[in-house]
Amino acid sequence: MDKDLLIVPKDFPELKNDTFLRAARCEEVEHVPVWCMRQAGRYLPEFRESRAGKDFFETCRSPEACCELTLQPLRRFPFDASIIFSDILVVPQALGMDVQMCPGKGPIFPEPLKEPEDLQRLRPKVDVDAELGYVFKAITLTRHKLEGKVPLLGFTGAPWTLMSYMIEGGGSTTHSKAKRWLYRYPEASHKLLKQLTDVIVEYLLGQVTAGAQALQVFESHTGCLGPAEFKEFSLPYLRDIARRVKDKLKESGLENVPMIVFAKDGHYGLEELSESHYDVVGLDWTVDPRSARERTGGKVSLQGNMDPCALYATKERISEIVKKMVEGFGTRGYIANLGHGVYPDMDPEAVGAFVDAVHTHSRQLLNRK
Ligand code: 1CP
Repeated sequence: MDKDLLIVPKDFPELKNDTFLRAARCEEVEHVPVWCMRQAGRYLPEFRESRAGKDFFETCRSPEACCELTLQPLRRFPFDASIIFSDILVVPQALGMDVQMCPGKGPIFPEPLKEPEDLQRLRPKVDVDAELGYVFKAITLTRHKLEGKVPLLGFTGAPWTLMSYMIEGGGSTTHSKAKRWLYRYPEASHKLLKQLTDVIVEYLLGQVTAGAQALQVFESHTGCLGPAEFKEFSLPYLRDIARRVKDKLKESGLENVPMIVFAKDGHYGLEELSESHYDVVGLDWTVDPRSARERTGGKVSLQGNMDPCALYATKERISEIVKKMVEGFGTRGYIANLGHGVYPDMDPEAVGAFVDAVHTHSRQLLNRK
């Protein structure tokens, strides 16, 4: 992307439901907005059918396929937001790494980074438009095809989470190979985190230029860091991303693109996250809604956080759990979501029950006021 170019708004259909955007700005709403992480996913039979026999990253590179997969959950449920179908691992690919998605196993990097010299294998300067233009095309197409029904979110993985995949070579429970770098090669770790940050900033700005109306940054691997490592290797980069993206958006008159940070299992950093230039802090289910509110002191909107496994409960039980959650967070400055993504074996009807329960209970609470 040409850094000197200001972002020019494209001619998109008018937004009909801005509840999500208003909640992100802590403005008044008629109901609490709701969406689900992994709302486009294998729990939907139509998703499994569309994806059958196709390579995951080839699907990611097809704007038409990404658009279709993004729209599928909205045809079933009255979600208040959509999220572009893609993956966080397209960024390591843009840096020159080979990443494959093995069905049933997850992502595999055949040649992960092992030692600091391996950083030389990464592209020193990434042409974000050339490498990730397919995501921008998918966003623009989807924004048109959404017909203004709900806002479209763009997203990225955060630097530490991406770094950990690039060193582990795939999913991991301990992240010990990546953490080895933090303790043994702190300088090289910062170099890599900085390099990822620079690409991520351009990538997010490119997504807004393409039509994304909000941005979520996934720091999915916060849980394996202690508070000191979080403060050194995750938080400064999360902050830098939000500050740089916001500054650039402001220059273009686009202050109204909310940014969400979701640092999974990073509850020890809740206070810092609420003061890190993001509009919304996403929460996993291990945080109590009332205490999250107290600890963030009304500075930000909150998003989350029902345990995804509660979707295995009956509809009646889901409704009770949602009622408590909405009462706990309150209806102002709140976006309902799960504390992590929907699992593939979950019943779509349970997702529908979750969405309905958020709308029903929040309307009742708001009407009582
Ligand atoms: O074919 C398939 O269904 C593979 C499953 C799948 C899907 C549906 C993967 C592989 N990625 C995705 C899409 C995806 N990934 C989306 C868009 C869809 C939506 O949310 O509706 C998003 C936002 C992501 C983000 C993502 N990818 C994260 C951050 C969120 C989180 O889960 O913490 C992470 C960590 C990934 C990596 C990834 N991609 C896929 C898998 C199985 C994994 C996890 C690997 C692991 O660590 O074990």
